[in-house]
Amino acid sequence: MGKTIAQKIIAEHLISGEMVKGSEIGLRIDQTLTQDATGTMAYLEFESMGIPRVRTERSVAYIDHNTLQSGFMNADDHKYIQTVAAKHGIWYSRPGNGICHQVHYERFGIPGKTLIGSDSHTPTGGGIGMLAIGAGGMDVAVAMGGGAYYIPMPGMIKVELTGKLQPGVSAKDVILEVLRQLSVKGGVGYIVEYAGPGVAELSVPERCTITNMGAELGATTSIFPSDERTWDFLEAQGRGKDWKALSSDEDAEYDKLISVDMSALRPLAACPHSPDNVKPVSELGGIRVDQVCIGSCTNSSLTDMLKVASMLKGRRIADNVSLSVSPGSRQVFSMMAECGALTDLIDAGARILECACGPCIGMGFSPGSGGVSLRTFNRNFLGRSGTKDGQVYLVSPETAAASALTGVFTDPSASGRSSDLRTAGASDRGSDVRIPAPNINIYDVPDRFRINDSGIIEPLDEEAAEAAEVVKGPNIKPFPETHPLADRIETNVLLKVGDNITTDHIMPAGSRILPYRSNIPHLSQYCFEVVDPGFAERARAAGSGIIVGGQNYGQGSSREHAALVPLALGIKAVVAISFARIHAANLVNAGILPLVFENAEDYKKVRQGDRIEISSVHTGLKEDRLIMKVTAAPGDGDSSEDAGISGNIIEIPLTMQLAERQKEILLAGGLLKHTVSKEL
Ligand code: MIC
Ligand code: SF4
Repeated sequence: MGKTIAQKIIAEHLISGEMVKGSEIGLRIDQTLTQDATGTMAYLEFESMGIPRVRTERSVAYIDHNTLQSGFMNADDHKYIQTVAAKHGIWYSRPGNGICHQVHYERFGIPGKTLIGSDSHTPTGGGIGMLAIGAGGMDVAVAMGGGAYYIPMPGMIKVELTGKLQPGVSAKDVILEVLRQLSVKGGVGYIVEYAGPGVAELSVPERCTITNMGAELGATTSIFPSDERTWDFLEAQGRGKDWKALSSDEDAEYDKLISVDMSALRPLAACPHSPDNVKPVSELGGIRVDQVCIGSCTNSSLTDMLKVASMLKGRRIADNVSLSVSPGSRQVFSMMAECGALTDLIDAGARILECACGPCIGMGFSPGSGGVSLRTFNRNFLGRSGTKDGQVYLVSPETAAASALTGVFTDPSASGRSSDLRTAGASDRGSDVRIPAPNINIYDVPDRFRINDSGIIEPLDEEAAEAAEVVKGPNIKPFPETHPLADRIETNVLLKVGDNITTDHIMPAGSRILPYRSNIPHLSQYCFEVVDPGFAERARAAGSGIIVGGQNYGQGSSREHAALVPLALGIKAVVAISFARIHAANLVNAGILPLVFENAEDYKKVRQGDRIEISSVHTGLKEDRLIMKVTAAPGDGDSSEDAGISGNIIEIPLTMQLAERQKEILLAGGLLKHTVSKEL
């Protein structure tokens, strides 16, 4: 039987297991990346393994999330990451050099290689033909030490692309359409592979927009073939030698097939508060816009920036709009400056931000109360912008630019462009200007990208590294204590939540909180803040507990803090209808049991405050089945769907979807304890 592209790369990197859907496979990892918000933990974990030098072909530490440096904390973290990288053979990308995923595919990504990164948007690298997967920091630490990375063998979804994008419609609309079709759960357990005649119509940066937001499908990763367009891109980056052709076999088999006719596509937007709440922009016309943010690892390539600049050139943004632009990398930024696009953006009234994640992770630029914010980003989870009642829509750069000009939601495609700026209330007061089509050809851009790696620092050679000192500031606190798995768990349901809970709900980010990513004790006070502000205090007072979740618990970010903080708060298990892949792995790595309701309806039978007991945990682990005895807490007397009656004991069967290796990790008390006792 023929193979898909992903299956070919997996076969070449397979260390253990069989390529049978759902069973655990171990992969050799060629490259790793970290960013600062997850990197400090990952490097503390790597250091604890006592390995002098990384054993990967390339490991890169990026600083891009937390670049505000308000207070000493960020700067100390950066210093730690810089010094630990220099000592252990890791390349270091300075703050301001760009967003990890953008810089990685520009300067380091290689078709056919495996990459894991401590950031859920690592699959961006699939746009260049890498098998690029988001992981928790501990898994990245182990891979840096030469250990395998384990995942359940994914199934395969094929997205057949046909046709050609029309002016004003872009790669962002392709992935929004895929999200519309598949939903935020639709990719769980799958790799999404793009194929068909439409592939050749897309450049590498456009493909990377699509693979980037494959993370929002819950997919393990997404991948494109490596073809002439890939060669063009690598050659223009001065890296033609890194190219190799990659395509699927004619008779490759896929589990699911969907198709997108790019010619028929119209501009789309993901409405609050989920990336799969997708509607045509034409249906949203007229909604007044307060803020527009252009950038993030989804849409910050040179092409994206030039499209926006060409639309804004010679015009002025609407009075009611605040517009931010953050280029994805120093390369993009300098080329925008060179060709004049930067001036056009500045003249139109844009606020130019640093090449970093910025507003995407709530580092400033929160919308005002109830404010409508159009963002070219990938996530619009409740509260992520920093404003709980902010209304965040995810859109293409073209829709963002058109709407910034008009001040209302505006369709930038040919059909939408007929509206005139004056009627929409823009600042081109009185003139009869129509919404312009994007046209990047107005800028004179060289064929080759501008290569200047001044933002990247090479690691020290082995001799110098031996003597080098690693500097740790006072905000860097040790890893929370993990415990070998108890045979009996008797505690309370501290929190019950619904479906699609994200790691942003569990462990929020933003400018107030992010500086403490190396300080778990401090972070713990914010756990579940947007859902239940009293949670952390209740957990501390109780000393232990479990969390009950619905479907797709832990979707979104790869932050292992969403497991480490609950660990520090005494959480022993999370019982859910289903889990998102990275978060489930992070729970295991932290020594917390991820348990699944055998019957999804039993979810309704458990209430917050109920007393639970799970005995014979070790035997249950072997048999993949546990019984949770639930003693209902005194009810509030309403006829809620919850079936518990005060004092009654019910038994709920639970299963687990764990590999044998993960069971050993749990018994040992987490991945670090487990790894210390094993040869990598
Ligand atoms: C995100 O987009 O949510 C982040 C911030 O990049 C995270 C990583 C983190 O929380 O540090 C991610 O996507 O993994
Ligand atoms: Fe940064 Fe946002 Fe991309 Fe996460 S999604 S890596 S915060 S730009």
